Formats: sequence, C-alpha cells, structure tokens
Amino acid sequence: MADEKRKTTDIDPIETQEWLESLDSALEYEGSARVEYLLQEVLQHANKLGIATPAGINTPYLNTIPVDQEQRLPEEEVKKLERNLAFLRWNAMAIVMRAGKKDPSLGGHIASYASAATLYEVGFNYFFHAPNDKQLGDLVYIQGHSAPGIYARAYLENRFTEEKLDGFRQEFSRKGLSSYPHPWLMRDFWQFPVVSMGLGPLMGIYQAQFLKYLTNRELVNNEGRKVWVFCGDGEMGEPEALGALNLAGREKLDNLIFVINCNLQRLDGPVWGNGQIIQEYEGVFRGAGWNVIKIIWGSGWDKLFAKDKSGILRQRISELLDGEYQAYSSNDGAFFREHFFGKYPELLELVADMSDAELKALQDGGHDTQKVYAAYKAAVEHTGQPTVILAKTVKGYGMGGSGEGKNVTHQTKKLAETDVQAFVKRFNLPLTAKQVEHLDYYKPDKNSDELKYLLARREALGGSLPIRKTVKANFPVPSLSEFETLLQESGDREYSTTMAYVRVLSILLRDKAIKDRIVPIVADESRTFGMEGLFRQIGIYSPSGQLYTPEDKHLLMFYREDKKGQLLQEGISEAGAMSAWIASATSYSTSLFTTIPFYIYYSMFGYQRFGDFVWAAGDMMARGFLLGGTAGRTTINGEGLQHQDGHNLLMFSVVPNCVSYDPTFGYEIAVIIQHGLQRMYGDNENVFYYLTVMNENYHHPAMPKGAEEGIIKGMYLFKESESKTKLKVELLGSGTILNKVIEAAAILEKDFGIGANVWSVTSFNELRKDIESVTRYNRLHPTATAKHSHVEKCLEKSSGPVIAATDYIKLYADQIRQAVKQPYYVLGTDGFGRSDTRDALRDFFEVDAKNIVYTAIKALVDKGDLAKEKAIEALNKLGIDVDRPDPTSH
Ligand SMILES: Cc1ncc(C[n+]2csc(CCOP(=O)(O)OP(=O)(O)O)c2C)c(N)n1
Repeated sequence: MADEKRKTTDIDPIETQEWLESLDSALEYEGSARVEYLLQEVLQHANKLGIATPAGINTPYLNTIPVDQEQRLPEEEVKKLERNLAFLRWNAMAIVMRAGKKDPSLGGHIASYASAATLYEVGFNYFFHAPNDKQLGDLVYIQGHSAPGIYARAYLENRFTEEKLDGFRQEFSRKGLSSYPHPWLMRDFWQFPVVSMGLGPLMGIYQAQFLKYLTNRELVNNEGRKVWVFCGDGEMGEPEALGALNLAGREKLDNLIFVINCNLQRLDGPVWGNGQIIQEYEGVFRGAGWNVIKIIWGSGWDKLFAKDKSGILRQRISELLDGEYQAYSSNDGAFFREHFFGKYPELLELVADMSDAELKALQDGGHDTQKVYAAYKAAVEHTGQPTVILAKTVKGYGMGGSGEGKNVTHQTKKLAETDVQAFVKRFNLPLTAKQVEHLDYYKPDKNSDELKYLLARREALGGSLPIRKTVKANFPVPSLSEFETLLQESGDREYSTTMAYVRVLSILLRDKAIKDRIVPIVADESRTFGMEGLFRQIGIYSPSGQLYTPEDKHLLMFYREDKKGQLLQEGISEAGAMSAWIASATSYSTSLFTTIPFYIYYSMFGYQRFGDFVWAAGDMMARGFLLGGTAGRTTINGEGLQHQDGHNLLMFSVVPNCVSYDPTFGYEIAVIIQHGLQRMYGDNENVFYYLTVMNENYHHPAMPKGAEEGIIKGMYLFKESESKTKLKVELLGSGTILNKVIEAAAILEKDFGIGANVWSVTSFNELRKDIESVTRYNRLHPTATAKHSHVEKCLEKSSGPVIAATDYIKLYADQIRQAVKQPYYVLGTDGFGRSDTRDALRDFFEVDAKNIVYTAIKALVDKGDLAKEKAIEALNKLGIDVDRPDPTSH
C-alpha cells in the first residue's frame, strides 16, 4: 500500500529514477557502507531543513543478509545435517506419541520442535560450544516445548537409551525424562528452566551481563562465550521477554544472541494474524539497540527475488499478513499459487514455470540450513551489540494435515496414520512398515556417515550439550566469631535489622577469602537500605566505567561507577535484578566459579512480583541470599497499602529448597547468614535463603548463651519468666513484633500477675518443615518410637496457652498449630495495609502489646484458669474497644 501511494504521488519519476540510480552506482563502486553513509547524511540534512523523515526502524520484509554475503557450509555437510535432522524429527515425534500410547494424559508437544529443528541443529553442529577442560562453553537457553527434540539428539549421541526415551514424562515410575528443561530433575543435563514463557529471555540477558561482569572484574575470563536464547514469537508477548532489551543494547552485550522462532503461531492461533510479527519485533529490537538479522525466505526464493525486476514480489510480501501466510502453510501449492501469487497477474507470470509442488517446496528461512548458518555466523562475528535472529518457520512443519500451520497444532500430541506415512515419505526415513507402525526409534548405524558426522561435530565443539556441570566451593566460610560486633549488646545504639544486614555485608566484603565473590545486588534502592556507602567502597558496575563527573563527586559516598565495580545496580527492575541474582547464584555451575549474591529489595515488590523467577531459581539450585527489605505490614508504616508486606514470607515457604527467616536481632541475622554460608558454600547444599529485614530502630540484646541451634531451627527461649505464679503463658513472636511480645510479657507480669515465657521464632516456615518431616516419619513408621518436632520439644513442659504474634498474616504463625498441643492463639496482620504511625497500625491490626496481653488473658479464661470477668476487666484496663473495625474487611 505504502509503495502504491508513493508511486501515485511521484510528481517527477525521472528525477526519482536519477536518485535511485546514483544509489545503485554508489553501491556498485563503493559498497554498502558508503550507501549507508550517504543515506544518513541525506537524512541528517533533511532534518536540518526541517523535513520530517521516517523513523527508519524497519527494513523491508526480506532477509537481512544479501545472498552474495552469506557465509555458507559445504553442501555435503548440509546433506548429512539434514539427514540427521530427519531422524531427529522422527524420534522427537515418536517420544511423544509412544508416551501418549501408554497414557494420553502424559502429554507432550510435537509442533514446537518441528518448527525449530533446523534452528537447533545448525547450532548444535556448528556453534554451541560445550564446557570441558579447555573451555567454559556457551550457555544455551532451550525453549521448553522443544525438549523432545533435545532428548532425541541425546539418543543419537548415545547419551540416552531407548528405554530412557520411553520414560518421557514418567519420572517417578520409570526414572524417565522430565517434561521440560528442569535441572532439579535432570541434574547433569538441563541448565535453564525456561518453559514458563518469558523467563528465558530475561534471564538470558542478565546471564550475558553477568558473564561480562565476571570478565571485567577479572574473576573469570568469559571472553568468546556466548549466551544463546531460543524463544517463541508468542513468548515475546510476555512483558518479561521484552522488558530488558534496552539494557542489553545499552551494555552492548555482544555475547548475547536471541533466536526467535517466528512460526507466526502461539498456542491458540496466530501471534499477530493482522500484521507481520517479524517486522514488529524488528522495530522493537532495533529501537533497543540490537543487531537484527531476519531470515524469512529460504534459498528457493532467492531466484524469484532476483527475477523480480519490477518489484511486484517485494510489494506482495510487504502487504502480506501473517494470518494469510499461515493459511498458505497449511494448504497445498495450488492454494498458494491462487491466493498469494494470484493477487497480481504479473506475479503469477513470475512463477508460471514452476509446478504447484515446487511452489509448496519453497521454504521459509528458518528451515533452510544455509540461511540459518549464515545468520548464526554473522551473529557470532558481530561485535558491539547483541543480536536477535528472527527466523520465519512453520509451526508443526512436517505434521501434514494433523498440524502443519494449523491453529490446533500446539497441542497435537499424535499424528493421524496417514500423516505418519506422509512424514516418513517426506523425510525419506529408512523405516519398514512395521517400524513405522510401532513408531520405533531410529538411529543410523554407528559407522554411517551421518552419525560419524554428528558425533565429530560435537567433539569439535567440546562435547555434548546440554550438560550441567558444577564446581564445589573451595574457600573457607567465615566463622560466627567474625560477626562478633553483632553478637554483642548494642548499648545505647539503636539500629534496624536492615542495618544489621548491611553490617554483615560489610564484614563479608572485608573477609579476604570471600570478599571478591560477594555480589551485592540492588534495584535502585541502595539509599532506602542505607547502602550508599558501598558506591564509593566497592563501586557500581558499569561496563563503560564512568564517562562523566558525578554531581556528588565532592561527597564521601559519591556515585562511583566503575568497570570493575562490584555492586550490581540494576535500576528499577526487580525481575531484572532477580535474574542477575540467579545468574550469580548459579555461577558455580555456569562459570564453574562460585559467587555469593545478596539481593535486597522492597519485600512487597518481591515474591508477589517475580515469584516465577524464584521458582525457577529453586529448580536451578541457585545458592545465595535474598533479603526482603522494609518488611512487615506495620513496620514500614508510612508507605501505605501497596508497600506494606504481610505475606511474601509465606509465599517463599512454598519453594521447597528456600530457607526463610524473620529475624529480630542482629545476632540472629549473623547466625542465620553464617549458617547459610556454611550450608551453601561449605557443604554445597542446594538451598537458598530468604530473610526479611526491617527499618525500625531499636536496642539489640546480646545473644543468649546457646541460642544458635534454636535460631537456625526456628525457635528458642529468649526470656524465661521468673514469676512463681501458676498462671503462665507462652508468648511467641517474630521480626519487629517480638519486641511487642517482650513488652506484653512485662505488662502481663507486672499488671496482671501472669508469668510469660518469651520465645523468639525466627522462622515459622522452618518449624513447619520440621513438623511435616516428623509427621511423615511417624506415619510411615507405626511401630518405631515416635519422633517429636522442635516445636513440641520446646513446649513440652508447658501447659499453655500459647500466643503468637507477627507482622504477617495469621496463616504464617498458624503453620505450627498441629504441633502445639496446648491451646494456640495467633495474632497477625491480615487485611490491606494503610499509612499511620507504627503504634496506630499495630493497634489497628491487633498486634501491639495490649492486644497480645488481652489475648493471653482471654486464653487463660478459655482454659478455665481465669474467670470471664477478668477478660472484661482486662479490656477496660487496656482500653480495647470491642467494636473496633475488623482489619480484614476494613
Ligand atoms: C507464562 C506462561 N504462560 C502460558 C504458558 C502456556 N504455553 C505454553 S506454550 C505456549 C505458546 C507458545 O507459543 P510460542 O512462544 O510462539 O512458541 P512456539 O511453540 O510456537 O514455538 C503457551 C501459551 C506457559 N508455558 N508459560
């Protein structure tokens, strides 16, 4: 359309022709760089003259690399690659269909790999370096739904037996293969769990950044290593997928290559049926500073474009809608001729000498080995920018009527018998009728050219992929005595647990054995957490150093950016910073060099914002510390509803290998972090830590003797009641609310003659895990002596009642209910937060000292130890209005 309009408004075609011819001649005699220069000059000049110029973000709907500039593979190698590709296609399909025969509910996908197969194979044979003694290798993020194709390759490489393939999606009953890439489930194989759409692209960008960070800090030489991220064109709809493109452009991450499999379809139908998704992504990526390589058309099209002197074919493809093109893929050659070429008689003429079968055989660029090779080669050679390859393919390629280019193809787990036959014929598979009927796996003879080629190519690139290697940490973990200052009473000084954490961090940053391995991460909140001292001390990482004089240069803590900076300041992107944390927390595997990440952020913008990444981190066996700063619904009092976190701690409890705590005192933080360091880097355990830290300043006592074990297990007796009275309660508290519990204990004793033991519960989450494990043991061992949970042991001498109060929703402390044999009462901060003073909020949510006192008295009334009137008296004495608003509905 645009071309037509332009033509109709061409008031001087001869002049136009002269301009075009002068470009032609510049190209012929001086090359494309000169033409680019001239055009830039013309545009700049036009700008100066005040003439509006096009944004220039898109190039025509053509392959980016001109045919004569394509780097090519020897044809005999292409033949062997494509032979193997046929076997891989068959085996990948067989894996899914054989599992489906056993039980259709097992599921699986055929169409995604069918469209991406060439993209993977060119990479596996020529580009993806594996880690070995000599090299660290490349990091390849494989799109999850293509897993069957990757298993099929592992079979050809003799890594998996046929029996193993038959265990696809049967991990418990057959010790088989995981549905998608899950390192947790296949620890020597998968590296990156990316099947949740959007995680791969974001994690890949920060992985590439982290590799450069390690190089710039001279910790690991990652030069030459590439991060390859494979994703679907539908997947790019996720905000996470597009969210950090500009960072990759800004930091010139030329170690990063995205391969977007543009089969124009997602799960339900076309990604953008009414437009051209490849063009849209080209604009987005170019705008973000990426090098974009489009491979839309296969080699068969080259001669058609060469013949297209009038530009009619170019015009037709520029008008083409993805929805239309998809229909051509799912129909035959005659349909293609009629609807695509038939639009213009001149275009029909262009293909008059081609049969319908030849038209149908015109391939998309992403199915053309040479085109893909040329794109990858150009990508790995490109410097100064990340590269995205937009490869046009057909979803369900080879699936025929059962799925090729069809809207239903994503979930098609089975091909009709006729389509299986057609598949065998199309890819010329050497299978007998019986083998086809049984869907037997096929592996060429070990002496065949194809298999020898496939194995030799992997050997040349360093070995098999994917592969997950790890290194054991080999540095001394600091002992608790290093944190002595935090174990002591704070005297006159009041500080918050956030400050306690920052002190722990500073101590670690001075520890000779590990200081370089520490990776502090923030998402534009250093000042919120009092960490700005680190700017000067360790520097903020910036690959280009600091090209300007910061406005605060005269200050002690000025904003110092440095190529060797240690602090990762990821700007306002919690999910991005989380991805950086994951890269660091798994560097013991990806770079065989252990780093120790500490990422602190606003706790409310934590799990509930980037929870899927936390889940992936668990799967990847990430090791490191996450700190939910400004936690506690009433503790960050002024910020109001959106900021006040009363539940993220509970959310972390659902991640099986996350160890989480809600500490109150500096010594608790020191004990927890020291123990975490020991578990993760001393004992190489696959766990990671989440700690809440708060911004309320208060006095910190010295660590009670022997408290370490209880701190780690989740509960210890902080203060035993000295009262001789028979009226006793057990008070449990965590985080800042423990201070309210301590206050309540004093009031109970002084004003009501009730003795109260005070327990610091550093983690209801850990206590719950212990209860679960003990309960399971007792259930499965009916004749063995029953085990007792830590909670039971702590409270065994008490007759209760037990009252718990925290700054989190009641469910958090309620987790231990089954192990509390005494009457158990829980106070917490259910309901939306709001701004007010801390005292007012704790009153509102009923977690202040008076509400704890009253609840203890009511508990004694319920137990029969006190008369009902005592409860009324207490209400009056404490000034509690019983008609107060209910925070859960107010
Ligand atoms: C976050 C998330 N949402 C939804 C899904 C379900 N899902 C799986 S594959 C898919 C479509 C993928 O399409 P595309 O990215 O284009 O990949 P293709 O298979 O076409 O190559 C969807 C929606 C998912 N895996 N993750």
